[in-house]
Amino acid sequence: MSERDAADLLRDAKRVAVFTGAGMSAESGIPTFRDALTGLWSRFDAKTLATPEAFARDPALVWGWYEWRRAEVERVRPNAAHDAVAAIEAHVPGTVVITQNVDDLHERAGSRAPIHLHGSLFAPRCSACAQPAPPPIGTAPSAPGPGAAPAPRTPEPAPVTGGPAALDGERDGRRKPPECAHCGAHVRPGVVWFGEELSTEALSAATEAAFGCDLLFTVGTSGLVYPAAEIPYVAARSGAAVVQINPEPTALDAVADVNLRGPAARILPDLVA
Ligand code: BV8
Ligand code: ZN
Repeated sequence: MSERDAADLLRDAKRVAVFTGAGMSAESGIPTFRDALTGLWSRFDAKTLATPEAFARDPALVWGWYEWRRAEVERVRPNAAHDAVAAIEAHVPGTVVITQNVDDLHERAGSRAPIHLHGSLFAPRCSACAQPAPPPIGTAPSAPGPGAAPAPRTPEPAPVTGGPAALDGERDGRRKPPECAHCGAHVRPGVVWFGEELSTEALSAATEAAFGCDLLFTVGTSGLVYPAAEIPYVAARSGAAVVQINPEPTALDAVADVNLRGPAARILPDLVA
């Protein structure tokens, strides 16, 4: 099936779900996770940065890394794929956007209430009492340097050194997390780390949307991280058509009725034109 078939499915759909991953924001300039050359996990070690154990071991390293990523997101804009998703929402009432992304690019493109399965870079909270904390103001640190234990198989990225982090005496992208105004414990990034449970509310809403849709787009995700990767299967099992948009083959190829190989910012706008 072709792009034309996908456009026909969209035209006839009454309830649409759009499931997105890092590839959705790639053309805005945000790196994916697992792409071999440019993915974050080719440059940084997930276990050193994206687990509760990592934060307990070195809160300044982990907080600094997420602050750097937050600043990177603030520097970029939604791309044509985010705009196209917002256009689908505008044309098909009841469309639900389900994202694994921790950026805010869907919101900035006009999507009303995307479900953030893996949390958000913009919702820090206390690591002890879970009270929301205000997002930090001010300059972000540079990318973590050698202390971040880069993934072994690739060269070190070129971190900006001597930036604001160096000015306040913190090196290698480290940044001491703020303290909770209620209990004094460290504030942590509001994302879901490996080994942590997803918000029950978010996962239920996503599952319900997948179960109730007649068309699901899966866009820019490798489909490797669970339980999020169940979402396209839920839709397929309930009888929905699944359309995948990705330049590369993925673990979700088998569940997709239509595989459109190409970048999201080229293919999605064509579907809504
Ligand atoms: C949990 C957030 C239980 C923070 C992230 C079943 C089997 C095996 C393992 C497990 C399993 N169930 C659970 C697990 C364990 C684990 C897991 O899935 N491991 C895998 C990796 C083996 N899951 C968990 O730990 C989850 N928690 O299960 O809890 C529990 C129960 C009770 C009590 C306690 C616990 C939590 C997972 C959350 C992980 N959080 N990060 C942060 O961002 O730092 S993971 C990270 O992966 C991001 O969130 C990301 O969104 C997510 C998915 O990645 P993708 O978005 O797909 O990105 P990726 O780079 O992989 O792919 C990009 C794609 O884009 C590529 O296909 C590429 O071709 C494409 N692309 C590139 N350019 C473009 C493009 N596409 C379109 N256009 C382009 N231009
Ligand atoms: Zn607290």
